[in-house]
Amino acid sequence: EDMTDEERAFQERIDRDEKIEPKEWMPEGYRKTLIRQIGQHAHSEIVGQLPEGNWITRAPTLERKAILLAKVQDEAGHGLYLYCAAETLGVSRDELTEMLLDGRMKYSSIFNYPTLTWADMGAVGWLVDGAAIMNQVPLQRTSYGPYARAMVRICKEESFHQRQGYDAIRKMAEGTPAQKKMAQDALNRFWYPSLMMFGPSDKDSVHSAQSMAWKIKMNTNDELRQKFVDQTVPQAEYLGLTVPDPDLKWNEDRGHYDFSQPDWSEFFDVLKGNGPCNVDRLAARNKAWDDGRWVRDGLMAHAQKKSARKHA
Ligand code: FAQ
Repeated sequence: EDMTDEERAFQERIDRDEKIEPKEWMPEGYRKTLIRQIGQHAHSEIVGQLPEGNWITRAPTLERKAILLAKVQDEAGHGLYLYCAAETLGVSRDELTEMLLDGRMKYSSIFNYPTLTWADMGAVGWLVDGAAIMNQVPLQRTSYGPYARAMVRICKEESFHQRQGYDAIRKMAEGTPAQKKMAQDALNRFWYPSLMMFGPSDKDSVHSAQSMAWKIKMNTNDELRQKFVDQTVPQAEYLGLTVPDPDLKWNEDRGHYDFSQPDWSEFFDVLKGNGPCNVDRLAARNKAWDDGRWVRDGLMAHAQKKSARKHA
């Protein structure tokens, strides 16, 4: 086709499964797509602390509180590895943050839903982290070196997160009738939003074809969504909970579950800023950024003084 020699050589490296490293030549579109995806991923980790942070002060036991605190701290760490990976592409963390705060960049739709009960902490770990891992395990083989390496570490921690969520919801599902009802209610509310995490259906996914050719993405959105359903349904059965989808059924011929699609008009509406918590989430991040300004200014002033002294 109409590729330049440089672009052709680049694509051949991708096809040979070579990793692309920061200082190497890359097409502008490849760089831009990575900044968008890694940046959105980083923002998701940071905004993703808010729904769970909501429950740290109200965890039912000291042990659950310590575990939840550790998980939320891990998410901050994941955000930082990812911002570092994005910075190797020539964008600063401050620029990325400003784009999140003024709405130019997205974060995962899932974090615009509220966490109403303690059972939601179980559902978030089980379903949201479960969906996150399903997407991130293949990304360990993504073509951009710093992103792939960040994913290795993140996936290890993410699988601990998923298990703690499953353990928390299992406790509720095996508890009193009231607790079991809370677990079922959490599953009812988080099921479809979790399916939306994988992005729009393949026919509406504008970036998939090019991102897969570049191995920025390793699977289509629908492939990963199906894998998630296939993995999660037996877990729900084990818990004695019901997936809120009357059309869910095992399809022997396909070797997969048939399931109902989420309401895609709701998904696109949440992306536009109209989900139940979009305004709160951005307000919380803007407040944190504004409240922390004196710390950043102080650190900068200190660094400048130190370097002035060294050069005096
Ligand atoms: N939310 O053409 P596609 C976590 C946008 S895990 C919001 O299919 P693409 C861990 C998309 O950006 C969650 N926006 O896009 C955790 C594009 O719009 P744009 C984060 C979405 O990029 C757990 C448009 O729709 N994980 O945080 C969503 O090829 C628990 C068209 O879509 C990652 O980010 C969505 N769900 O595929 C933390 C993984 N889906 O940018 C705390 C890396 C799509 O042109 C607690 N990212 N859009 O304006 C990816 O794998 C991909 O970016 C996809 C989307 C699969 C998310």
